[in-house]
Amino acid sequence: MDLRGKRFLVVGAGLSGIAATELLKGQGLSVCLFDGNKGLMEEDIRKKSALLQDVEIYLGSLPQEALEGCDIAVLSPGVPTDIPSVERMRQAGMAIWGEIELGYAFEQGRVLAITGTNGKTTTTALLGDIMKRHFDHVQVVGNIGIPYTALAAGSRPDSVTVAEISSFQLETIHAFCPQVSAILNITPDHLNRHHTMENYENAKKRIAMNQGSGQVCVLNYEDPVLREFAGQTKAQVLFFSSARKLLEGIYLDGDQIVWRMGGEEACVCSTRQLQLLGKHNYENAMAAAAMALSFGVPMKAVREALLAFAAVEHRIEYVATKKGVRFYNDSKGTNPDAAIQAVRAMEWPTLLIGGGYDKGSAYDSWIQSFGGKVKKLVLLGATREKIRDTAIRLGYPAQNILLVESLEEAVDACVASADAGDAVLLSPACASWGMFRNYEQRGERFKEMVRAIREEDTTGR
Ligand code: UMA
Repeated sequence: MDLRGKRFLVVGAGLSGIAATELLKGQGLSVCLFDGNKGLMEEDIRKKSALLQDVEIYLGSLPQEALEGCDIAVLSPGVPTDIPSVERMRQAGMAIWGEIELGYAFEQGRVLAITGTNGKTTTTALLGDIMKRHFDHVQVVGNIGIPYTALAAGSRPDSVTVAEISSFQLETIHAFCPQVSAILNITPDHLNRHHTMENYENAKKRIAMNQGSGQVCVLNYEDPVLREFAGQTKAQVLFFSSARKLLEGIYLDGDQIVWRMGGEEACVCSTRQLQLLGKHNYENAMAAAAMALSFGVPMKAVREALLAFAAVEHRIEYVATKKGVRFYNDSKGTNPDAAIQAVRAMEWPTLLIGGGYDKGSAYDSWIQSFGGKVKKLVLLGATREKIRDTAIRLGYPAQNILLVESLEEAVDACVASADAGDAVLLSPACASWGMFRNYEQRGERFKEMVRAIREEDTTGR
C-alpha cells in the first residue's frame, strides 16, 4: 500500500505510540498523536524523542477537527477497539490499524510470529536466539517489549523478524502475514478486553488469517481449540505435543524431543540437557524448534541455541535464598494459567503472593492447583477479595489468607511467617496495572525487596 500523502493519527503515547510516531515522522509522513490520559504532560511526551518536536499532540479528548483529514488511525495495543473515541475514528472514515500493521508495512524481510496465552515471551526469545545463530540480521520485536515500529524501518531483504504478538495486537492487523506462525495455547485471559472467550480465541487465530499453503502454522496438538483450528487454517499445519508421539511434527518421547518429518526421525535434544524447567517450557522449546526447522535452520543451530538458553526474567525466576527460604519471582504470571505453572514448579511449602488488576478471570483452577502446597496466601490489589472468596469457597483455610495493601506489606508478611525450607513465590495470576506500570516493574520491586532482606529478618524456625 502506498502510504505517501496519507495522514496518520497515532493513539497512545506509550512505547508503541512513540515508536510508531517516530517511524512515520522519520519516513516524512504526516502524523499527529493522541492519548486519552489527560493527566499526561505534553512536554514530557515531546522529551521522549527529537522527532516529536513539531508533531501535534492531543491529550484527554480528541477534537473533531483533529479527526478530519486523518486517513489511518494507528492504535497502541492497550487501546480497545470498541471505545467511543475509536468509534468516532471509524465514523470519520479512517482505517483502523494496529501498531503491528504499521510495522509490517515497512518490513523488507521475512517474519516469524508467536502468540498464545502463555509461553510466548520465552518462545520468542528462544526463537530469536536460534535465528541469530544462522542468519545475519535478526530483529526480535513485539509484545516482548520492543515495538515492531521501533525496528521495522531498519529491516532489509535478508532480515528475519521474530515477533511476539498479543491478542490485543492481533485485533488490528490486516495484511500482516508471517512466513511461520505459532499459537502455543489458549486459556482464559484478558476477558475484560475481549468480553468472551470466543472473541479472545478468534483474536489469537488471526495470526494465521493471511497465511496460505506456502506458509507454516505451528499448533499445540494437546489444545482442543487449536487442534480444531488446524482444519480451518489454509496454512500448512505443524503440530507439537508433550503428550503423544506424532506421525509428523515435534513431540516429547520420555525425555527426548523428537522431530519427525517425511517418515524420518531426529532427536533434537533431551529435556535433561535444557536449562528450562517444566512441561510448559518443553512445549515452548518444541514450538521454537519446529518454527526454526520448518524455516530451514539446521538442526545443529537449533540444538545449540536450545541448550544455551536460560529462563527469561520474571518467569519462575529464582531470586535468592534468605535463611533457608527460597524466593521466586513470577511477576509474569499475569493470568491463572501462567500462575498454575509456577505453583506446580514449586517443590517446597509455599507462601504465595497473588492478586492485582481485575481482568475478569476466574481463579478456581489456580486455587485447585495448590495441592496442599500453599501454606499461606497473601493477596493484594483489586482482585484480592475475589480471590479470597473463591479460595474459601473451594475449602482453602480462611486463616491462611492475608489481605495486604502493598507488595511491601506482602513481602514483610511472608518474611515474618516463612520457615527454613519454604519458598516465597510472587505469582499474582493478575496483571500489575493499577499498582505498577507493568509486570516488569512489579518483579523488579519484588527482587529489590528480597535482596534487601537481612538474614536475621527471616525467622528460620
Ligand atoms: N491509552 C489511551 N487510550 C486507551 C488506552 C490507553 O490513550 O484507551 C494510552 C495510555 O494512556 C498510555 C498508552 O496508551 O499512555 C499506553 O499504550 P499501551 O497500553 O498499548 O502500552 P505500550 O507502552 O505501547 O506497550 C504495548 C504493550 N502493552 C499492552 O499491550 C498493554 C506491551 O505489552 C508491549 O511490550 C509494547 O506495546 C511493545 O510492543 C505489555 C503487556 O502487558 C508487556 N502486554 C499484555 C500481556 O502480555 O498480557 C498483552
